[in-house]
Amino acid sequence: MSDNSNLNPIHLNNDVSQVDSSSLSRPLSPDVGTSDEELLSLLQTSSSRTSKYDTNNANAEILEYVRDDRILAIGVGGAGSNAINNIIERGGIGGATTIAINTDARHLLNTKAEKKLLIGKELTRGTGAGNDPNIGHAAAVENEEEIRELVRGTDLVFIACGLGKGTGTGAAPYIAKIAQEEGCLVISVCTLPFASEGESKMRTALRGLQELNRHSNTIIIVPNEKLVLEAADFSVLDAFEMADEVLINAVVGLTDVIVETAKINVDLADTKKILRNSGPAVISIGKGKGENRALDAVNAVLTNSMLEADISKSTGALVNIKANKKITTMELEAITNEITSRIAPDALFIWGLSIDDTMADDELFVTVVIAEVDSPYLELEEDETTIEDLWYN
Ligand SMILES: Nc1nc2c(ncn2[C@@H]2O[C@H](COP(=O)(O)OP(=O)(O)OP(=O)(O)O)[C@@H](O)[C@H]2O)c(=O)[nH]1
Ligand SMILES: [Mg+2]
Repeated sequence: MSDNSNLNPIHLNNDVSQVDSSSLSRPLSPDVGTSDEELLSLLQTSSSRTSKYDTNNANAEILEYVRDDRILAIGVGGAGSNAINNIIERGGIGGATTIAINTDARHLLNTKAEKKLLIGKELTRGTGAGNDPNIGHAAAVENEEEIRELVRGTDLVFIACGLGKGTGTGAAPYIAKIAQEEGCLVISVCTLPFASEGESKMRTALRGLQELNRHSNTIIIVPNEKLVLEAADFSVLDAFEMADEVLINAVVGLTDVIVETAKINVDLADTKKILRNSGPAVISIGKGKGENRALDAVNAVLTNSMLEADISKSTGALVNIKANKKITTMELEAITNEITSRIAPDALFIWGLSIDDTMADDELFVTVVIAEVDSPYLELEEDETTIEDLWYN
């Protein structure tokens, strides 16, 4: 079970279903952001004028569309912005607006997020937080009002970051806090550093993790080193790619589950009920092919190493099943029965079906989010933990 004692009052009061309906129908607040031009001028190069608010013209159109869904995916710092980039390169997230927030102007200039916000301009002049989470935090404080405006009127805010250095570790928890204060449900997805990055980054990351968890309704932790330990041969680049893959799948998969289940048979409020007090959660995606595709997919989901956490006491699960319209009710039952048999009998269970006719007849995908699991990473004392304890015990 997650330790609910560390939830602050903001967290407990953050019942989005109780937000008054006039505020829910309110359009997104006016755009806030840092234009590429401002970024460029900070980098002292010239550029033609671009819109102050959007990174390209398509954004206005996309914004119109997402007004109904009010989901934001925010990448904070280098790793977070890279994750947003990779998501966009793969076609974006249906129903969500992407935002990159960084202290590093050069990095921000090269990200493809629909909106960008350079934080801590006064403090760092766009040079990054230099591994110092205090600077990352102070940068977010400097631009608190802009951050508040970005998230205001939004139902769900995803925050993606790599923990261990300055911006992600220092700013992401503060951004999460602001989003919760604005009544948003906050789902954070973060990576922990590789062992090779050293003990100091690990400690920084563990400290940041506690802070991020405190201000997130749901948190998904991607254990970088664990991923590479399980892969036989890998280069440093492969290792980052592998971690990126998990980070992206978590953000995209979770948005899919939320948006798709909401479309089919479930009120978004039920989905939110699961995510609201989840604390640590895990996400797993499985694919099945051929005659036994349903059981194969669900078994792939349940044997995924990301589910190393104890799920038997989980209080809720969200499931999205994706196949073409030939899927049968027997297959649906096989999948849902298998998952419910693994979580607590009284757990909230919500599933949705996405029909995708571009999929092959014999293919099927299952994405599962299991809420409120025991996470070993949140129980570590950052001052006493060694790299050995973290990854090799
Ligand atoms: N998966 C993945 N992880 C990364 C990537 N870049 C960095 N990381 C991880 O994320 C941690 C934080 O790195 P960054 O996101 O670059 O740092 P930052 O938040 O921008 O902080 P400053 O640069 O100090 O302002 C690192 O310690 C790595 O473990 C990436 O491209 N992919
Ligand atoms: Mg950086």
